[in-house]
Amino acid sequence: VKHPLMHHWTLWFTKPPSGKDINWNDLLKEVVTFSSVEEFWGIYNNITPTSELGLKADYHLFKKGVRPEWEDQQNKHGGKWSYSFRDKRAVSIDDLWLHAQLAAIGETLENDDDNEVMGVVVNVRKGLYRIGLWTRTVGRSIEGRSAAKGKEVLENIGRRFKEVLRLKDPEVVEFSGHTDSARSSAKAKPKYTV
Ligand code: M7G
Repeated sequence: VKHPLMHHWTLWFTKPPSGKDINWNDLLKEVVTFSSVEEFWGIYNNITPTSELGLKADYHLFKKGVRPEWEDQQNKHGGKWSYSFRDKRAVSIDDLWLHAQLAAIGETLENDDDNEVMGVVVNVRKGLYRIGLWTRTVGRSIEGRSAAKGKEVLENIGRRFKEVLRLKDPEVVEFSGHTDSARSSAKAKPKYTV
C-alpha cells in the first residue's frame, strides 16, 4: 500500500564545484521525483545525509515542475524564509533537514489555499548550515489577495517553519525576496522576520 502525497516532489542536488565547473546550472542536478510517503523513505534511506556532504553542496526538495532557481516562472516573484545554523557541531542538521522535508511533503507549512510553498533547501557552507523555504510570492497584493493578507500568509508560514527548525523565540528567521538575493546577497534587507 502506498500513501499518496498531496503533490509530486522532486529532489535536486547541487554538486560542490570542481575546477572547471563555474556555472550554477552545470552544478544543479535533478535526482528523483516521488509521490508517496513510502517512496520518500526509500529515497531518504539511500542518499548521503547532509552532514556527510562537502562544502557548497545543497539539497533542494521542490514541487514537481518547479526548478529550484530564482529564474523559474514560479519563483521569480517569490522569496525565501531562511535560517543559518552557525555552530555546525551543535546542530543535528540531518534531523532538521528531515523535519523540513516532512513538513513540506506533509503540507503542514501552509493552509490548503495559500499556494505559496515551492520547496525547501539545505546549504552546506563554510562555517554554517542554512535551511530555507521558498515561497511563490513576497506577500504583495496579487490575484485578489490584499497586501495585508499576503503578509499574514507569509508570516504564518515563517512561524511554522521556525517551529519545524526547533528554534526558540529569541532566534530570528528572516524573509527576503529572490530579486534582492540576486542583486546582492550581502546588502539585501530582510522583508519580514519571525
Ligand atoms: P547560495 O547558494 O544561495 O548561497 O548562492 P551562498 O552565498 O551561501 O553560497 C550562491 C551563489 O550560487 C549565488 O551567488 C549565485 O551565483 C548562485 N545561485 C544560487 N541560486 C539559488 C541561484 C539561482 O537560483 N539562480 C542562479 N542563476 N544562480 C544561483
